[in-house]
Amino acid sequence: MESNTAVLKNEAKEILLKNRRDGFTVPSEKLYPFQWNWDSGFAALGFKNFNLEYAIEEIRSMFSGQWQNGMIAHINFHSENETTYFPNFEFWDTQVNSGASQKPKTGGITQPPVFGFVLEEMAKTHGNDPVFKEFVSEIFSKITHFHRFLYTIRDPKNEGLAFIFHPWESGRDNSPLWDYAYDGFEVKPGDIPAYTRKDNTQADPSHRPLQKDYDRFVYLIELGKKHQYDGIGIFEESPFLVQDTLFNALLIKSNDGLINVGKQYGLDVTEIEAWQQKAKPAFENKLWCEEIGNYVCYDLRHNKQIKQWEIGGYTSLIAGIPSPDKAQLLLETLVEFKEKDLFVCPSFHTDNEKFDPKRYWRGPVWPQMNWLIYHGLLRYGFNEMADVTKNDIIALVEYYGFYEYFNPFKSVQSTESKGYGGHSFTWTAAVILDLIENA
Ligand code: 2M8
Repeated sequence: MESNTAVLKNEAKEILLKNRRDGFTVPSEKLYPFQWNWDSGFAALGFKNFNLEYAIEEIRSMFSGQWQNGMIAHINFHSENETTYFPNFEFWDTQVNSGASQKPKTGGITQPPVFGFVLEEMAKTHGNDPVFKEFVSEIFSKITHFHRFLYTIRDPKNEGLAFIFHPWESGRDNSPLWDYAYDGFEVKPGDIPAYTRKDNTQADPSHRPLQKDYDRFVYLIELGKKHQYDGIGIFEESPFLVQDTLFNALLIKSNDGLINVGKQYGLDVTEIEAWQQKAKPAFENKLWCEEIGNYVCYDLRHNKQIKQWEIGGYTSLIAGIPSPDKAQLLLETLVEFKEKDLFVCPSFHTDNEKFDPKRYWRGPVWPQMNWLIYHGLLRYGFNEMADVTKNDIIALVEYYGFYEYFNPFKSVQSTESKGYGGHSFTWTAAVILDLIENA
């Protein structure tokens, strides 16, 4: 009889292969039928465990949509015939920017930059493979160009922190954090074109964002469009303008990945090292919040920290940002969650009135977040909690299946038999496989 681990591994591989299309992988067949940016990085992380070629093709396919300004959009619309997702390429209308990729067509915003550290993860197992070496020489300058876009167009004051102007760029689209960042900003009738959502026909609507949030999402797309998606007018005008913890921590982690891989192959990393020298102290000084005991996002529009405990701050660990004392503080909250019989790690604090264990990004546990936190905890030598973080996500998947995200309360297992969001989910499969293979 196969062990549970072997069964999970096989299932994970099957899902990755099933979600793979022509050189790229969709996060979930119907809910997200295109290639997403950071999902694609996690897909590559999964593939590298059993098929280097697929991992390489995945990233190559993502970068086939790179804009002339360096941006990697949050979505590559490889197929123009899919109808189950809103907004599609027509709505984005990226032709407003003369340097936007038109083949594939893409969205007009970006997502957390993961490819630098994914490349480093690939180098750990494939560093001596000539095929991988060749790939590094092809992709290194493209990833660096993406980071250059973030440190220029998204950092006009040259602070060392990139801004995002749309919640979708954070990867944590519906986090309660953004309720604070909007600070009362509401879309009025006539402000936006008519549109029809598709997400709430593909997933349980009670788990998805509210209509007023979608109106804001659409408003911000229109704003981006007005400024060709990279104009300074976005910085000057957007009602949503945030220096995000997760986005910048993963950028720093990816800088490190590029520096390490670059040095290994004798590539020039001086520009990346200069970014890094500015970015790490900027993150530490601007985003640490003593009151919360965690790193928090900075609301550039209203010039203040968003003082809420939220999971993004925990990605500082994998980027090696906190001092040992601060890391200890981060650890303590995870211990409290564990003692309260919760699965680690809820995406928003369970004591907060805005916490919701089912609605996406407002409380549930996310597999790819556990992967990031697990590696962060290991980096600080918190091996016991690292194991809890890893084992919790494996246990959730074993119990419920390969869903997009999960209820953090252990108590609901007696009454619930499913996870939430999409099923047979790519990043869930990818990180489960990677966690098991590299235990
Ligand atoms: C979710 O976001 C998309 C928009 O990008 C959506 O709700 O339509 C988020 O969880 C995001 O982080 C993720 O990359 C995407 C695909 O899995 O889904």
